[in-house]
Amino acid sequence: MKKLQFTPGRTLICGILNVTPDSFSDGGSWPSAEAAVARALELQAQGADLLDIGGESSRPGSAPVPLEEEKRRVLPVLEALTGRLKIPVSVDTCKPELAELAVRAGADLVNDITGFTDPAMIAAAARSGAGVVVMHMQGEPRTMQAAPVYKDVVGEVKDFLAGRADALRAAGVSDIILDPGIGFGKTLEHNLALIARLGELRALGFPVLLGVSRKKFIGTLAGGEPPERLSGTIAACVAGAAAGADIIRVHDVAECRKAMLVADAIRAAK
Ligand code: HH2
Repeated sequence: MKKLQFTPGRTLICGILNVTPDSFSDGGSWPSAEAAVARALELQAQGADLLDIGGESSRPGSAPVPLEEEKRRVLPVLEALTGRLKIPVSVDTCKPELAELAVRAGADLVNDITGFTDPAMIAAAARSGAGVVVMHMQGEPRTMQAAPVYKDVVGEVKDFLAGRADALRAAGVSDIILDPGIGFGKTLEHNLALIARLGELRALGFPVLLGVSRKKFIGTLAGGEPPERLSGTIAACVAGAAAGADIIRVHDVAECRKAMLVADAIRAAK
């Protein structure tokens, strides 16, 4: 099983590979396993440190995908990638059956947008020996953007993530990455506070992953449909890394790798 290589001062890039027909910005882009494998190798060549493969869209309003369909989308891609990647791969799923099958097929981490709130997901991660990405979400994708409410968004997200990390550690999972879940049951103000104050989550002592790529809050601030949100994505990644993010999860790996080389070099010169 491959491990993520953290180097102080270097922001890692997680490349997004959605093998779905309906993801909010790249749905249907890689419709066959061969196309998805070619894209995975391209993202690695562009400088990704990690690949996140997902077979279920979690865009606001989306409904769950049946297990068999998610297996059909994800497993052939993982199997075809065996021996062809130098970097680790995470599987973006909240289904314990798929998480375990995906690790058996070659995934190194399990990325759960429901934050391992299902005890079966914790058990699956523990049994498989994979690392985990634990994300915060208020509600569920179908309804999460209807009316998100917090008294103290950063404090509540931090408490949630700390609790999940404790539960995962108690079950024997040791490689844990935390994620505030930008856009998952959050208003513009909630998203901005979480990015600006990411250091408070980092203080829990785990690496932090930030997923801002092409998301709606960027369109709200700067205009544009998802493919036109690259400059806003880079701005949010640079700000997030300065605030404490260790990993940024992005669609545009080549562009974000270049941006982070510059941003990381400037931070190192402090
Ligand atoms: N965002 C999305 C999906 N999975 N996982 C983590 N850990 N963090 C995130 O911010 C995150 C995530 C949504 O983005 P995308 O995969 O591009 O879209 P979709 O859910 O429509 O497939």
